[in-house]
This record gives sequence, C-alpha cells and structure tokens, in this order.
Amino acid sequence: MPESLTFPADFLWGAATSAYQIEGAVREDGRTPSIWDTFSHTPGRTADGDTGDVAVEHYHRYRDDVALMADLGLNAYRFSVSWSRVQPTGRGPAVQRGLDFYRRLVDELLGKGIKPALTLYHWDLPQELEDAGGWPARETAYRFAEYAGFVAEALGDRVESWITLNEPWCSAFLGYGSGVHAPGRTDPAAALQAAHHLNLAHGLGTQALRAALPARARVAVSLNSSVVRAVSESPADLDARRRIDNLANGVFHGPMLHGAYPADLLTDTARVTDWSFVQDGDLAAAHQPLDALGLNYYTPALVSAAHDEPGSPRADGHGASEHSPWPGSDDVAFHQTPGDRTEMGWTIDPTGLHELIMRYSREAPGLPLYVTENGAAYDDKPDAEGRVHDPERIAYLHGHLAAVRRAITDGADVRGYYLWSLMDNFEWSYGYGKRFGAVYVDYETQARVPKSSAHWYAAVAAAGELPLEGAVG
Ligand code: GBH
Repeated sequence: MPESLTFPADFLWGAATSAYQIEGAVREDGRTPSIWDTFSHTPGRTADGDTGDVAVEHYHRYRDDVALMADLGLNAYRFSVSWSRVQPTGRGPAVQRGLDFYRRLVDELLGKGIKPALTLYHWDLPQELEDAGGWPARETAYRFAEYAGFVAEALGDRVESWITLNEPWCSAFLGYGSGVHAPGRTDPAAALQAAHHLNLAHGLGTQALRAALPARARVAVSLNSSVVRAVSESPADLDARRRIDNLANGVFHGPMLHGAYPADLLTDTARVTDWSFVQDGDLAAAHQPLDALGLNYYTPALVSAAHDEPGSPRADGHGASEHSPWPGSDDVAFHQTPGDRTEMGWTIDPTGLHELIMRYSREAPGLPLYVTENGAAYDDKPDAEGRVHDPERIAYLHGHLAAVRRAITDGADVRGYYLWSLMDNFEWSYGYGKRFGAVYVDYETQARVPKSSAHWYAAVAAAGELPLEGAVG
C-alpha cells in the first residue's frame, strides 16, 4: 500500500517573506533605519555590498505580488512588519502611513482569500534601539511589547495569525555572537543576554497582543528549532550534541514552552556569563500560553567533541568570522552532513523535518504546529524563452512535504506549510546572490517570473495532495 499523500482539507499552503528582504522603499513614509540598513551599508558586511534599499520593491508592487500569490493558488501568506516603518526610532507614537501600508496589504490578501500570518519581528531592530544597547539591553523587550500593541490595535480587526519573533536564535547568536548578522557584534555574553531579552520580549509582546486583539486571534512564535545529531554515540560526542541542542533549542523553548532554562545550559555557559540579568518573574513572563508553534527548517546540524581540532570549519561559514555563534562551546566541532547540498551548501535531509515535527509534537502536546519556513536556494537562470526551470527545488519541496505528510500520519498536528520564499530576495549577508524564491525576480527590471517549482507547488496546493515521487520533475 503506498502511503497517503493527501493533506488535510483545511491545510494551509503558504509562502513566506520578510520586510527588509523584499520591501525596499527604506526612506519612504517616515521609516527610519534599522540595524540591517546600517549593517548592509557597512563595507564588507554583505556579499558585493548588497543592501535592502530597493530589494524587490514590494512596498510599491504589493498589489501585483498578491495577485501573483492568488494565481498560484496560495491560501496563506506569512510576511513581517518593519518596526521602524510603524514606530520610527522604536519610541513614541505609531505612524499611520507606515501602518496603512500593512492595512492595504492585508486587505488585498483578504480580498483574494489569502490568510495573512503577521510576524512582528524578523531581525530589523530600529537603529536607535541598538544605539541604546540593542537586545542585550532589557529596555528593548519593553519597547517591543509597546510596538506589538500598536500593530495589534491597528490590524487586529483583520489579521488572525500573529507571530511575535522570527528565529530569535539568529537575532541573538548571529547578531551578537558570530557577528555575521546585524548589528555585527561578537560578544558571547551579550549574545546570551540578547537571547534572554528576546524571550522576555516574546512574553511581554504576547501579553500586549492578547490585551489588544479579539479572542479569535492566534499567537505563535517561529523558532529555527534545530535538529542536532552527533557523529557517534561516544559519551563525548553525545555531550557535544546535548550542549548544542540546549544552545539551539532549549535556550528559547525552555522559557517559552516550559517557563525555565535547561539547568545544564546555565552550567555549560557559566564561564561566559552568570545569567544575573535574569530577574524574578522573567521566566513566568516569557512562558505565555500559545496557540501554535512555528518551525523553520532547512538542514540538520552534525556535531562531535572537537578533540584536537578547535575552531574547525563551521557549517555556517559565511563571512570569515572566527567568532562562534555557540557561546562556551569552542570544544565542539561542526561537520557537514553527508548528502546533496543546495546552493547555500546546506545538506538536503527531509528526515530532519520529520524528526523536528515529531519532537515538538511530543514536547508541546496539544499545540498545533506550522512549518513557517522551508525551502532551498539554487542558481536559477531564465532560459532562452525566459522560463526558469528548477527541478532541484521541486525535488527539495517534494521531499520535505512528504516528510510533513509522514509526520501527520504519525500523529503530529501540522496545520500548514509556508515555502521560503515567495520570490527571490535579499538573502541577508549573502545579498542577492542566493535565490530562494518560487518566483524568479529579474533585479534589473523587477519582473517576476514563476519558476517551474511555483507551478508545481500551485498544482500541489490546488489538489491538496503530493504527486507520487516518480512524477516529480
Ligand atoms: C531563515 O534563516 C530566515 O528566517 C530567512 O529570513 C532566510 O532568508 C532564510 O532562512 C534562508 O536563509 O549550525 O551555525 O551552521 C535561516 C538561518 C540557517 C540559521 C542555518 C541557522 C545554521 C546555523 N539559519 N543556520 S549553524
């Protein structure tokens, strides 16, 4: 008997983007710079000095982009709000012109039957808040809660699905630890302090959302929960796995889902920080009832004890930073998982997505799960007829959607899948060199061309069913 490849009837077939990666229009309608404007304009920080100044001009082309989503038959779209568009400088009253853009975008989506999922924070902190200390400063968590309330008051009548933070791991550990993301700081103690204030921001932000939103609204968080595997079952390698799992997952899931940091995380990092920035009541504040959990998945991590190879090459080696995003783990080595890789150098392993979903359906029983990001970068180019063929991306999506389907068979409550990304865009430190889109963007003309994967995904969404493996390509 072939396993069923049919998805639940109300499954969400979506695509995801984020504000700085697509909007452009960085100086319009009162928007002030975020840490990503500053970072991308600092020489040497992004590939070819690329910035989000223009990006894919979504701020002006949003109507066409929503029409494109409708043509592709998507019934869900995950986007993020630019904090410094809505509350320039991160302080003071909300700016109507900024909120109006998101109101128009949401109305356009609703008019086409596409369910919006709104992420409040996808890495673009107002620069003034970084100048005041950034995420290592406790005040930033309070500022985030105020901003969350403004957006909820403005859009709560039309948006039901709310996501507080996208991948706080990246904000804390790539932003303040390895420095390959904005604001580019390399201070392991500050990275852990940032992680704590992101947990607090999530909790206070969730409270602010609940206070302003109607009861039907759903609040979630999107974590890049990692699948961490060890190269062997030796005690040293398993211990490396345990420590990285805590720094990747427990550091956020602990407070957000269980109201506590893993005790061994605190002792493992004792050389880096004494965690004295955790105040009474913070963990209760971070531990808010949630309506769903978002999982972003790309590739698993593979670790071992470092033995005699400290500072061995890291899987995330973009930007030649010698600084680790894993505070207190210099004696852990990262390895390449065997198998085919995408253009990012990330190994393709759908079993990791199944494993991740099953883990969180056990760890957070009763909490609906969404895959809020999954996808692949390839070196896509139009052919002579202007068509873009990306069979590798189709194979990637097929494999990962089959893994989601298998998890549903195994009892997981997965309600939807958001492909990363709707269209090619600014891939952070990698600039425009890495294309994750189902839709190709010509960066000279801003023309959008659905790739063959977009047509394939549209057919899957329309049928609510995956084709058999043999039919792919
Ligand atoms: C997501 O980040 C982002 O949400 C999205 O904006 C971005 O465009 C998209 O994915 C594609 O990159 O074990 O040290 O090697 C994903 C970023 C990539 C962070 C893999 C963790 C592995 C860390 N993640 N990375 S490491």
